[in-house]
Amino acid sequence: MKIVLLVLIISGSSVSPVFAQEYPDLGVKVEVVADGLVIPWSIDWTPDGMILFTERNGNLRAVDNGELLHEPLLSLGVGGIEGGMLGVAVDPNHSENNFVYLYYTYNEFLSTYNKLVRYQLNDGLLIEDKVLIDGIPGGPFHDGGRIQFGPDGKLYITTGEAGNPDLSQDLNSLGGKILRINSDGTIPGDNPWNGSSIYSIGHRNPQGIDWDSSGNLIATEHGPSGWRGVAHDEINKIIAGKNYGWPNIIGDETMNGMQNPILHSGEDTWAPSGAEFYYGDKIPHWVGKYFVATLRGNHLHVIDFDLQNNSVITNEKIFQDEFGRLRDVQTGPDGFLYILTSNQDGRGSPAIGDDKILRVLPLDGAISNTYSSEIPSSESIPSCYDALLVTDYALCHVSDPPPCNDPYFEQDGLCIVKKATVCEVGMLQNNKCVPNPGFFRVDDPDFGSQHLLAGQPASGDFRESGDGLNLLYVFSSLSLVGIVVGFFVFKKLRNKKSKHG
Ligand SMILES: [Ca+2]
Repeated sequence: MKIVLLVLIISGSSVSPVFAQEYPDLGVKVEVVADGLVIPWSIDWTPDGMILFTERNGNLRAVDNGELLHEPLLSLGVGGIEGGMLGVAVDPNHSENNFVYLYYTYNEFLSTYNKLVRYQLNDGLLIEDKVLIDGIPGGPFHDGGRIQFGPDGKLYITTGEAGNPDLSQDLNSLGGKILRINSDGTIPGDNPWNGSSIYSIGHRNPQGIDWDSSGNLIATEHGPSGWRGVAHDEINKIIAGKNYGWPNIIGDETMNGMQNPILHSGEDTWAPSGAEFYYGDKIPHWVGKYFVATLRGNHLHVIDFDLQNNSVITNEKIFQDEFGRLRDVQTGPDGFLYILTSNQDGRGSPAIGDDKILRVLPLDGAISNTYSSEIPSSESIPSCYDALLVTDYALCHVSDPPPCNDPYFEQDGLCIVKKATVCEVGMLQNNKCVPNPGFFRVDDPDFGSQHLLAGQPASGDFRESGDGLNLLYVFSSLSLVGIVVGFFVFKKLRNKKSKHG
């Protein structure tokens, strides 16, 4: 799938343009809700639409009315390396009780554990109300951490084996399990093991859970990476009281009394984390599909199940390498799909603005405007510089390309616009226009249009716009050297493209 860098198009003057990356193949576009975050891990919403999300380094933060609040609602010293501030869940009856649940890693003397704590959100502050579970085995890795209310109103918790595989099969340990409790921390009477919060066992490091409309619970789980083999990341249909095999079986291996995954990645590594059955009202062609945020896989995995027959109809990767490592995916109360990136976690390659909360919208739907990127005049954001703009009309799917005459320079079928201007663009933050380091504008007066690019254009850049013109750009400074270098880089890229095309 091609990267399509969209954006638009200032016609007239008073319209505030918004931008998104478009994915015509998928029928969706993606816009940024918040950026500059540090390893966001989990996301949920209060009934009035405020976004709550954790940052693994110990924060609970919020996006309220489209604005990222600068101050965290809660900041804790947390433990673990890949542990930390992990899951967040808003109580289904939050309007009445203001409860918010957090799962985080903590150090105690020389040991590391995880705990589940209930808080009350009052006037923008999070006050600890009750520790529901503590002493969950923890470590630098495999801390589990996803928490979510099920359709039965119970709170489900995924825990990792903390690097000690034996815990997964040990009914006396809360490590390597999926747990189920009442929202006050008590044990539901119908849990499979009497008096225990344990719901299923034999897990290695599950980090995603969700239910389909029939109540089937599907969980994701990181597969092994050592003595027991590699990859074999799992998608499991969770049934109360069942044993999911770790460390005794992986992949298609079988053992009496142990469940096989409904889907596993084989030799491929997805590193699956948060997951979501999409039932929003905004993207009809995605309804009922299961979305998995993958870390190492750098994609969103989309699975269409036939759970009546315990089978997978289709599974595919989307957004491959578009946003890097993905940690969580959830449907917002607005019906759009939200994705958290995880490129600041030391295993990724952070792009400008990482980490981010992204929002997926239908291509034809109205773009929501909470992160509307007003493009200010170059006067208000003065950081502009001259650049070269090269367009290849041979690749333009327009019947009547503009003629290549002054101020263009024609050579070898290429039209080189002698002068364009690249400017920083702004975004609205707290109702003020501030520079948005992730995006730049190219003023192209001869086309009477402006184009937004994600990321700062550099000399030799090869870009394709998403405005239907398939313009190709090469940028450089206006120095002679820049022109020559830019031109030859462009030709090289063009030749490369046609060879591979
Ligand atoms: Ca398993």
